[in-house]
Amino acid sequence: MTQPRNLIKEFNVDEIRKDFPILTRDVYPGVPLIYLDSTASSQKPIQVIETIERFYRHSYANIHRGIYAVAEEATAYYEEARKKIAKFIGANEPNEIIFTRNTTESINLVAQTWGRMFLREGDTIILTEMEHHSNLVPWQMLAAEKGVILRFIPVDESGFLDLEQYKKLLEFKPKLVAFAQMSNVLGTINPAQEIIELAHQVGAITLIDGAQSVPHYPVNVQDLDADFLAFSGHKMCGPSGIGVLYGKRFLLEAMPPYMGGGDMIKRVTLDSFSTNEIPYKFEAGTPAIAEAVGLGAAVDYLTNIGMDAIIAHEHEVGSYALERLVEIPGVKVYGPDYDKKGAVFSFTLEKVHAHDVSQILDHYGIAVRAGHHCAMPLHEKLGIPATTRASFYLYNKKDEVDQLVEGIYKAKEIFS
Ligand code: 7TS
Repeated sequence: MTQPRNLIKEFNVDEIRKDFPILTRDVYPGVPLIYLDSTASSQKPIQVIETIERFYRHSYANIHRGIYAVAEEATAYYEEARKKIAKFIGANEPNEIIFTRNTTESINLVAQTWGRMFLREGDTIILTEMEHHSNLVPWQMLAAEKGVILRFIPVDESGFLDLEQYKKLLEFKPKLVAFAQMSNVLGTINPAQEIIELAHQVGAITLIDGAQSVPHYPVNVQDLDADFLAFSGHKMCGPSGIGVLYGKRFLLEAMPPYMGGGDMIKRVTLDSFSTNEIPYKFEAGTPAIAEAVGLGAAVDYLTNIGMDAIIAHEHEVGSYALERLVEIPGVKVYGPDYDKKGAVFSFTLEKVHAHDVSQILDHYGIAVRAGHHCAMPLHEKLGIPATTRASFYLYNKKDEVDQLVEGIYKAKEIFS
């Protein structure tokens, strides 16, 4: 189904850009789009767009139900996507891949099934101060319902997790440690392996929020010994409306279903039901079929380019961006030095509100985000209400950094 991109021997950003039709458009007459908001959502290559179109034109039917040829074909494409994703993250088997709508739904699924079943009043969950609301609020909801206690690994001045404090928190014998592998504000890449190893030593289950890590660098759940991993298709060149929850088989089997309905059952009577095998137990109702197939195409796309090549390119553009940004008087960039983070740069500009900065940049076609980026507690900790955030992906170029810097100087000029 997926037309493999010609294997790229050398990473060539100009060639990559040709795959993304949106990058050729103007935002305003004569003002081309400079897309620096991939942390919120990535753009889509033609290989993904065409796969989805082809699927709808040629192979669409509901899955798992029909015994006719097209339904079987559609089911095969859907299940093929699951296999590709399992391989991409190093899962032991495709059945450990649950399709959800996004990272948020994946985390809520764990909170509402595993959390409700296995946590008791007084149990501890460890999170971090840098979490996106989607790895915070589901646990707050569970805490309110079950009397579970949330404790937080602090973020230090440089934007790193305080691992000494984490070790102290482990004395509470947490049942779960859930953390972002990469921060969507600071770009910090957290030491997932170490965090998981320490958690396992006290018998805790671990959940990685991989919304920002999986799209950008190789993540292997077996190397990490991760128990759960949540991520979103739309941030990794795939369509919106499709996400993934990876879970170890024994955990998924022990969990009750999330939603009830078609597909998740084996047998139903008027007053009872028995649940289907994993992964179907967690996929009630008609899923996002074409979106799953599209995510499979996105995984092919990223794999063909190579995650190592992608991270190397981002590193080159990202280190240049940081170098240029910190040179601007009045700009403060939050988070670690470049070698310890991904290509995400949240910054403030002295005397200018983050929203004003992004509005000025928009006049030059530069798409950046301003606000708290769904991490209000982290911004509170940093002592600022909002930042402007520029983020980079495989299709961004150094000259886009130059345009960003020029735009920030314009904003300074206008507001001074
Ligand atoms: N976790 C992290 C670390 C994220 O960055 C995001 C989305 C999510 C979870 C939630 O993902 P979703 O696909 O379920 O929405 N982050 C952002 C962002 O930084 N700006 O817009 C969305």
